[in-house]
Amino acid sequence: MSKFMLLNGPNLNLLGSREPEIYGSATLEDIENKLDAIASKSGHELICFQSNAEHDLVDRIHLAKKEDVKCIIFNPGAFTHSSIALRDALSGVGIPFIEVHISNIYSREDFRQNSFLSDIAEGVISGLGVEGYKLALKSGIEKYS
Ligand code: CA2
Repeated sequence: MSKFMLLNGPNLNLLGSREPEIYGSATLEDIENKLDAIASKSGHELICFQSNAEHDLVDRIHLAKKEDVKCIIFNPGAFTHSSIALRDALSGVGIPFIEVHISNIYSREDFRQNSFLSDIAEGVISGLGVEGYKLALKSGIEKYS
């Protein structure tokens, strides 16, 4: 049994309530339940956490190291495009992570086309909708359990 983490950043708690044309109709709870089922089916544990606060995400990443989390599936939301603190936290703990975006950030506004995290991620999935989270978890389990 290995531990995996699903981490979501700011405003992703609003999934399913607004902008379905960009982010689909699934709620964050739907996504967490689906990924939890994938993890338990393969005999693993999934820790789910969402926060709108950068420092809470940093603290959760630090705690993940103590918990021996093997891989983080991370949608950093808008912090993708701004947060050196999250980059430092992830490189500081050295836990492999897969960056996931529901939308294709490269087909949107210019300011979304830079990620402070992608070059240190194991991989990046962008634009496959919520399916991207499932693919990332399956890949993480395959590689790190
Ligand atoms: O495409 C993604 O997953 C993003 O990480 C989502 C972020 C955005 O800032 C990134 O550029 C790309 C925004 C998440 C906001 O989620 C909402 C969901 C429903 C309604 C309103 C916002």
